Amino acid sequence: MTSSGIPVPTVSAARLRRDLEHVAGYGATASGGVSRTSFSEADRQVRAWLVNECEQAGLALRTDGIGNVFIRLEARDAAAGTPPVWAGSHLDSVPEGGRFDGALGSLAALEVVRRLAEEDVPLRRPVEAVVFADEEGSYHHLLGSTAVAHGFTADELARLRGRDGDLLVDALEGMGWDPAAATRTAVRPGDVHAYVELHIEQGSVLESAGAGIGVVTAIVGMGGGHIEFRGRQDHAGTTPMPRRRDALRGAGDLLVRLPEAARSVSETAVATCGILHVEPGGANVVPGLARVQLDFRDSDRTRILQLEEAIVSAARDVADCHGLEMSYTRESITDPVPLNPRMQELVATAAADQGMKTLNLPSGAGHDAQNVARLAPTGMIFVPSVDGRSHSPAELTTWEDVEAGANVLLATVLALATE
Ligand code: HGY
Ligand code: MN
Ligand code: MN
Repeated sequence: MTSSGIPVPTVSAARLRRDLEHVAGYGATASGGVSRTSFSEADRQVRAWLVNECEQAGLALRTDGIGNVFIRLEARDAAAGTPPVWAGSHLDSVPEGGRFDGALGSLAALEVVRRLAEEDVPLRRPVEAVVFADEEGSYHHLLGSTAVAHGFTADELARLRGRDGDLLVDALEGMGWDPAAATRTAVRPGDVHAYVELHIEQGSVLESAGAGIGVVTAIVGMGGGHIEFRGRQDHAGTTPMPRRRDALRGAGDLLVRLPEAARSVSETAVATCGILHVEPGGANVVPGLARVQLDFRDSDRTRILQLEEAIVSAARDVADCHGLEMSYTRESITDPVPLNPRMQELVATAAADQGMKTLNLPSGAGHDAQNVARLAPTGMIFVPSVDGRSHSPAELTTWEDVEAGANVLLATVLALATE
């Protein structure tokens, strides 16, 4: 029962499993994972599937200018303009990612809306399942939720490029959308009652503790940027080793120093280079340019800035050692975000009502929730990741945990929509 005495329905675990398995087919890779980067063919296919599912279920779906999808269930007992409860996540993936990151929270939110509609539950607020565009940042980390929380100007949008160097505005046009509409996505604080996101933990804390549900207390802050080393392009056969100014040697040396840079800041700080760009890219050419794409995180903003400085200082040193020029470009700093205490309580209560053991924990991964938290009270529900694996085809969450997480999501949404 909710506090207003309404029986809490449960999700259809079989239908949610069917959806998750089906959606994993869009962008499925030979390794058993998923490559469904935003605005790709696989993304287009999953969007078409979602439109069809909503038509079948009689649910209204709209897509905003940047590609965020909103699936709406009206409330029987709400005045016009009542702010909706949002539940959601994302359907894009990293390259060679897993089947659950984002898909779980998106499809569970769809299932919640379907179940509330089927049971014709008397709601006091509309409920919207939200699927955010480009969470994984092919064009901009947390693109869709940033567009909702801050909005983008036409100039900002025009500058955004994808991993392959293509322009976001071209990608939006390729989807059949008007890029001008992507400047009109911002939502005002107060226009959303609350937001809840179900997600896999992507780490091993819940598994180690034997807890089925994680109540997320805060989301890590993160920095993004790149360092370019410029040396001298030369012949690989005729340039003696001591005479070289090899840009890639500088990049390699910097990578070796990243663990120490992180350690110098805190025990939990992390720094990663997942993309390395080398020019001109010939096996028999000493590289003249190397670009190191960086992702660095900590739970404290000051320490993120310290970590950035530690990395840049290491890069300066490396450049000196190897006779290179070096430049750093910051792309983004996202503040760590504490999640709303009352939302944590609601999630914990919903889990306890279902006999689940819970654990409070911070998220080391970024989520759209950190943007939506600027607009509305926001909570997150984690379910365990087997062996802590994520951003990999090895990503796995048991069907029991999927069902439990979706039912906690449903109960939390219902409590919010009936209060
Ligand atoms: O990068 C992240 O933490 C998230 O998975 N997008
Ligand atoms: Mn991810
Ligand atoms: Mn995710």
